[in-house]
Amino acid sequence: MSLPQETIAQLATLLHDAERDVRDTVKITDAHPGLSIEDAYRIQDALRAHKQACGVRCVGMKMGLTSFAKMQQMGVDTPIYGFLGSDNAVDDGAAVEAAALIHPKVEAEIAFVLRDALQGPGCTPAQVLAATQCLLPAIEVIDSRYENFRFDLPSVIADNTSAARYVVGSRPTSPQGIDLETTGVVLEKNGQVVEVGAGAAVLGNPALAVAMLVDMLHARGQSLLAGSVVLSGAITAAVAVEAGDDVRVRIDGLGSTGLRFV
Ligand code: OOG
Ligand code: MG
Repeated sequence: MSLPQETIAQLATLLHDAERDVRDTVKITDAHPGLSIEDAYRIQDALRAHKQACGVRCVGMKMGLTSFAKMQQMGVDTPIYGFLGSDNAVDDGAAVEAAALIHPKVEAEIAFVLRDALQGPGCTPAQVLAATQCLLPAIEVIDSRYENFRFDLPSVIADNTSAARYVVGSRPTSPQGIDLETTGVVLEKNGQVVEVGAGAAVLGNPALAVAMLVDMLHARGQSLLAGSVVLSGAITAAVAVEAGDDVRVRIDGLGSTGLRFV
């Protein structure tokens, strides 16, 4: 059962306002228990259109729940995608205002910057790497708009997969020289290592997560634009942060990136 466009727009406004006003809300499936995955993506599309009307540019896309660590942590079993707005981007090493977020968590990720556009169906990791201009170490700050970070799959898709902020490193690396499966990843908080992982934690290879994203977009008549930044999904579990925390991600062969919460 598909929701009327009016309801889709209302739910997108609810999530938009929750983010703007920094207050959590009950998950939308409480009021709409039969919400389908397709309708959840329609709400996400409406949220994106709403933000674009407010002057936000879509600078890329993100995959989510691509690792077993995250799927387990969140109690779900299918990858999902969301969009990255220009208002989500943070400069390498910059400060993030914690008071503008509800209950932020950080994740270590690998970012792909695309030279060429990618379109499904049947996108392969080899095609992804051929279209990639560079790889960058990344930190995603997620901030579910739902109470206690508790949600189900349709609710988190509608909420743009908890996207809030992201930072990428300033030194680009060509995808040629790097083995994305075995590369080691360390997430540090206040100088202490809090999570470790390897690229293969993301669906066996982060390039596969990007290929899967291309096919998921294709199924909805969309594609990845040239110049997009793509976050391929958390390699480790997400770690809660607060004002005063300093976070850094170090990735073998890709260098590091960081941000501070103030
Ligand atoms: C959903 C977003 C997950 C990732 O990298 O797995 C995500 C959430 O856990 O709130 O961004
Ligand atoms: Mg993420």
